[in-house]
Amino acid sequence: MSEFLENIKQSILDGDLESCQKSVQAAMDAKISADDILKNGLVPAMAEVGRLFEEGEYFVPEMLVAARAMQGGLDLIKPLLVAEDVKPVGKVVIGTVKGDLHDIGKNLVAMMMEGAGFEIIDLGTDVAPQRFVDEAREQKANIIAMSALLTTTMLNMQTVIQALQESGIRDSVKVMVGGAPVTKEFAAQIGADGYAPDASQAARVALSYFS
Ligand code: B1M
Repeated sequence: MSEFLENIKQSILDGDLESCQKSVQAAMDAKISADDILKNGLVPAMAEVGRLFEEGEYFVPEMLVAARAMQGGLDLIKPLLVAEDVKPVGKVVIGTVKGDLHDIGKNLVAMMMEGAGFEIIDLGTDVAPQRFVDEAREQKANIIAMSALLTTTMLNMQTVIQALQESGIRDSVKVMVGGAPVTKEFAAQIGADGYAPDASQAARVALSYFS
């Protein structure tokens, strides 16, 4: 791994926002692509944070500062991931499901979908099922995109689908799900239309509904 990417990774492990932004900027100045910074710097760093948490070396405060540093790095590469002046292909209501506060993956998916030309309505984290339904109806959204990082909260994705059925708008919107514990099989089991393992594939799946 290049020294630039190594510095980015270390700054996230240290939870050092300023150092992360400096390291990302240095990598950008050295013409390392945003994709490379994301896939080989920022994302593996968070995987390592998760591993250290599992091993009892890191606790919630360390995860929090690491997440803040990563978000700071993401903010810098966002303009490169999101092309400007793209005509909206469709409207996406996105959020992390009820009970879940993880938002980095969801933010990445939102960024990649925006880059693919979608208009994004981001409901944030801990989103109640009825809120997904109400926003999708009011905004006339084409897609509801849900993220979950906990094995406990991923079950709330099914609650949203049930709420869509009860409100009579299930057939007018595509439902996409994703997040670390979510699988293709789980998506099929709960009746979602689409699943993607990462943000760029999520954008591709979303685009496939319009081709
Ligand atoms: Co938490 N956390 N966390 N955490 N956290 C995990 C998820 C965990 C796996 C850590 C571990 O034990 N190894 C574990 C979950 C275990 C489980 O359920 N199986 C865990 C736990 C236990 C917890 C708490 C319960 C800890 C506690 O309080 N004791 C607590 C829960 C709080 C809550 O949500 N109610 C908690 C809290 C937190 C923080 C708040 C401190 C912080 C989040 C800050 C934030 O997001 N702003 C945090 C963090 C940072 C993590 C880890 C370390 C990193 C998550 C992350 O940002 N990854 C995580 C460990 C890990 O994932 N290895 C962990 C980077 C991100 C780019 O990846 O989000 O997976 P990810 O997104 C990917 C794909 O999944 C996909 O695209 C992205 C990549 O391109 N994707 C989609 C995501 N959404 C998609 C939607 C799609 C398609 C693809 O379509 C719509």
